[in-house]
Amino acid sequence: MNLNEMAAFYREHGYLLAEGLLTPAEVEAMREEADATIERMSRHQQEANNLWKGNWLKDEERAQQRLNAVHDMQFQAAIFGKLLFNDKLLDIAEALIGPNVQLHHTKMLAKPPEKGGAFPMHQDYPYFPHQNHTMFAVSIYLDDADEENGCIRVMPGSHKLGPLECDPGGFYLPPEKYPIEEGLPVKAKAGDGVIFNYLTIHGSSPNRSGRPRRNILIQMRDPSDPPTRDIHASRGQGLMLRGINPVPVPAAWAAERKAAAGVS
Ligand SMILES: O=C(O)CCC(=O)C(=O)O
Repeated sequence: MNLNEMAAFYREHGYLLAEGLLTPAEVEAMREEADATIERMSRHQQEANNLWKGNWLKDEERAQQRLNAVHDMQFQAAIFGKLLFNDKLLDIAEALIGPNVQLHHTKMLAKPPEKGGAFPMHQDYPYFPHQNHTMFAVSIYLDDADEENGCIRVMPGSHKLGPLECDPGGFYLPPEKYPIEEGLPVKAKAGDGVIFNYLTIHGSSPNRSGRPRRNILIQMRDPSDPPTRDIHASRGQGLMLRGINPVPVPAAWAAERKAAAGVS
């Protein structure tokens, strides 16, 4: 698919498989840094186990699952900062949302073999609602991902439903109405990215295989698309990845800088 075809597919289906964003050497280097990050977190007693809260999972299942989730990966290792400026990815981002592409946040999700945690079906929208719905995620796989190790599942076209009512405690959709198994598994190779709009219903099954499933997820938006509720702050948010920021950077930032430097 060329970039125009990719954009047309994304507009129609709300998701897109972007193949070959990373070279095998980049994948290998990122695997090492991903594992080293988890190891550092545990050495410093920072809990990385972050299964989705709520009643969608029975207590006994919850006790058997584990999900290593670490936010703001560009602050963990330079290789993840460099990833934000991957040209193949940004060419696609530009085709999807226009010439200006801004970072919202990043995270790593690592499902360990045999017990890697599931994600209930949900939209990302309630976590960071925006006016024009330009927000999308790219989940870049560091391992081949399939049904057995819990690849992402999407409901194609569901972005057209708009924001849906969800559980106020956990922001997930009712599991009886939206079972994880009914999502379309988007199989991908290590180094591929699965792109999906923040309105697209998605989730994933547990990793029951003997292989890990690690990915780096980046959320991006058009900087002209304002949040309707300011409820998701993260480090590095607002960094321009491509193009320009047509929205004035808050004057308060300059005041903060001056105050920190002790000048007026
Ligand atoms: O990577 C996955 O399996 C799901 C991630 C996800 O749904 C999310 O971060 O919102």
